[in-house]
Amino acid sequence: MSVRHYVLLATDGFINLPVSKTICPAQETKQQIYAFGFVGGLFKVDEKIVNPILDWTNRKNWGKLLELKGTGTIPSPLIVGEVEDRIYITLINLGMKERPDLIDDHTIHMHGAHVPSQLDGFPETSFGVPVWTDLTATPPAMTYFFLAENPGTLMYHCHVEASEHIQMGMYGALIIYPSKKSLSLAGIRQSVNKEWFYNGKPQAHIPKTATNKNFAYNDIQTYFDKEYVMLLSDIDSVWHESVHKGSFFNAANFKPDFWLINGRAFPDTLLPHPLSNTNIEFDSNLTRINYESYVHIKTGQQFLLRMINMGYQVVPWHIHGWHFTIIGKDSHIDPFIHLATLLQLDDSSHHALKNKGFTVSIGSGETYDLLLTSNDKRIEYLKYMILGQDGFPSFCSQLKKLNTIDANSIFNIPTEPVKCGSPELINYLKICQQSLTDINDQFFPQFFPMHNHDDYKITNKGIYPGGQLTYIQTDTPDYYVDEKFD
Ligand SMILES: [Cu+2]
Repeated sequence: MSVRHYVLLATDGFINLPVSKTICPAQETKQQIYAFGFVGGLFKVDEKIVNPILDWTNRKNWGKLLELKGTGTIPSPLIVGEVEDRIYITLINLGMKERPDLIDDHTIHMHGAHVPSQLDGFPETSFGVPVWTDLTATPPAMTYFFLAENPGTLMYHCHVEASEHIQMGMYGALIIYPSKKSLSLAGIRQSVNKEWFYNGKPQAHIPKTATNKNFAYNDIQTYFDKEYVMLLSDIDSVWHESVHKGSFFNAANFKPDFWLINGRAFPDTLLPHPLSNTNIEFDSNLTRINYESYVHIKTGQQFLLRMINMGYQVVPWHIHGWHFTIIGKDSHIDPFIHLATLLQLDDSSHHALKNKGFTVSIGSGETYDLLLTSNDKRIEYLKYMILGQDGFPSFCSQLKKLNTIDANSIFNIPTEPVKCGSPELINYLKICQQSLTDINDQFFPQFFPMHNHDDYKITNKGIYPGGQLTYIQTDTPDYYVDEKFD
């Protein structure tokens, strides 16, 4: 159990959204969108100070805190904890740099947290935090508290004039992990030499390096190797412009023209996230989770997608490559997953009991935890790809032929991490020719898209491709399949 103290400061700022399909476009070709957001982040874990600047009670920090005015972005900082943690969020209202006349209060609503109404952040039934105007005095600050009862994927947002403040970007992800203790109560334990056991049985697929933060819920089936937050939202640039200018906008005329994943639209969703590596690496108590949206895994790995919809439209989220299992919704484990665990079903009888799919409709305010195993496709497909079968020439020889007719028809794909300036590009022709001695190398990496299946929402101001689209890069696994085919 830890006491985790976050300090968030409400202010405004700008985000830059792509309007061309070029990866890494010049900044001036982007559209600047006026936004609101929370800045700051983790201040303290127990007695250990993570970011001393966030001590708002120390007059010496006030200058630094005021410098944060106008630096708001989308999304707001990640808030993370584990079961039984006591999480405190102190809110300070810096006011708006672009609109100093806007003196709205702000709040923190921990969406999905079981808090008493006083701490719920709905201003009409509690309170709002006013702007810090007297700069000679300690800023007005209120501290929200919640006890992390259940693991899961939640969110937080401002609830003052929610129609506008949410649209303007005042939201972030809130993630609760199981604790070692809560896992142990579910029969999941790590031995002194770091091996994992479930009800006394060794779990060879879970590496020694795994921690309680490699489980989504208190259930052995919710183990994952990697995890990603996919915080979905939508932007009506006309509304944002109205707020910037101070003119009236009728919320009923909402008509988005940008659709975002973690505050960015494709192709920016493939780039390293600007919010990564801030306040994250200081302390082993902190999680590795971040807002990266280019999923990068090895074949065979299990990965978790924490889907959060903060937008105003339903998102039919579709994943190419494999079918996902819904292991949780709104911070509760999927009952089928848990039932199969309780019944100790084997894999084959268990399959029919899994809540699986390839598209899930995520309404506003909903979260889904999707678990995927990047199953190896070589057993069924490697022979056709490299050698050909059933009288058909191999995929690679067909592609080679296509290249002689129209080389531009073979797409160059940026590999992760994408370095702007010198992105490494690969295409399937190159992959086919990677190594003539080992056919396994002629199959990987693979790239699977995942996207909003309202496909007009994978555009930026009408330009395709854009919007809520990103990739999954899947690398060669650590093992090889037998190259000998009959
Ligand atoms: Cu607000």
